[in-house]
Amino acid sequence: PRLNRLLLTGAAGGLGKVLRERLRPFAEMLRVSDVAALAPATGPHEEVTPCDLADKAAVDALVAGCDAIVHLGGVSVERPFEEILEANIKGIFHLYEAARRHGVKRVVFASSNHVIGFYKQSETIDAHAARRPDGYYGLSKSFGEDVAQFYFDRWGIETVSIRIGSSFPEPANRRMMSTWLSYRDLTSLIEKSLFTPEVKHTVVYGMSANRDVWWDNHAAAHLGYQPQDSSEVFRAKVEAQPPVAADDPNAIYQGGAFTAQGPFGD
Ligand code: NAI
Ligand code: 15L
Repeated sequence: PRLNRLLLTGAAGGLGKVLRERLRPFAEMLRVSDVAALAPATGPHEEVTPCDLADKAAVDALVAGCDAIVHLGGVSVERPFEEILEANIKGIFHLYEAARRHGVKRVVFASSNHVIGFYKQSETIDAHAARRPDGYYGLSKSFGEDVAQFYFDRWGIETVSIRIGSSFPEPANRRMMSTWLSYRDLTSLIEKSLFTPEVKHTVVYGMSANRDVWWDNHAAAHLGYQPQDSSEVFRAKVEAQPPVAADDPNAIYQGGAFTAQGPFGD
């Protein structure tokens, strides 16, 4: 292991459960955290530390003693602003404040394609394209990327913000043929993000080697990320689904249906 203690937030979630296993070789001790119930420690290499990211003092204690953080915790779908504010916006501020106070030097932030969700699927963009968040959730990830840049410029804390496309066992629909990120490729990208010697604040699109992609990762070439998987193996299965109407947001925007959510009753 190359780290002493690695903190994984969001460890009870879909990706967190997978990464709890797969990040094990990277650190002597994996500290797993979530506000939701966590499975007990699987051995002496794990610490299970429940924490609400909205609680500043609790986050400070959570981060103490860690040398790097993989930050997956937060609301992962479009929700009313007040929920996003607590978990994602206050949460990432608390995390970086704690990182500063405790001398953590590297963060891997689970950002999202929803920071650029209003680009059309006909466009190709790189990490320098102006952000076009597609909802409160996308706004919170956009804020998170700004926090990461600020804490690098001001305090030298390095971050890789991974704009994850769609990381699930398989692509669930036609849009995800472009956005899909396998768990194996996600793990590899996190490994590169943790151990590349100098990353400053790097933004990288989290996608596998899919046939038709909308994102250009040349600005993150220094990570040396080389995806091994492709959504192509699922094409026949996905294309057996009924066609998507041409005016469906899932067929127009990179962010798909997220561009058409809300308002939430107000
Ligand atoms: P998930 O919703 O399954 O997991 C998120 C976890 O964060 C949950 O276990 C939840 O309990 C926890 N959480 C929520 N509020 C919290 C709080 N206040 N304090 C502490 N923990 C809190 O989502 P998933 O799919 O595992 O995604 C993980 C991360 O990756 C999220 O940040 C998500 O936004 C991001 N992401 C995931 C994508 C995907 O395709 N799976 C795509 C783009 C981004
Ligand atoms: C996300 O940011 C979500 O967390 C995930 O649940 C998927 O919806 C993904 O984006 C996507 O765009 O497919």
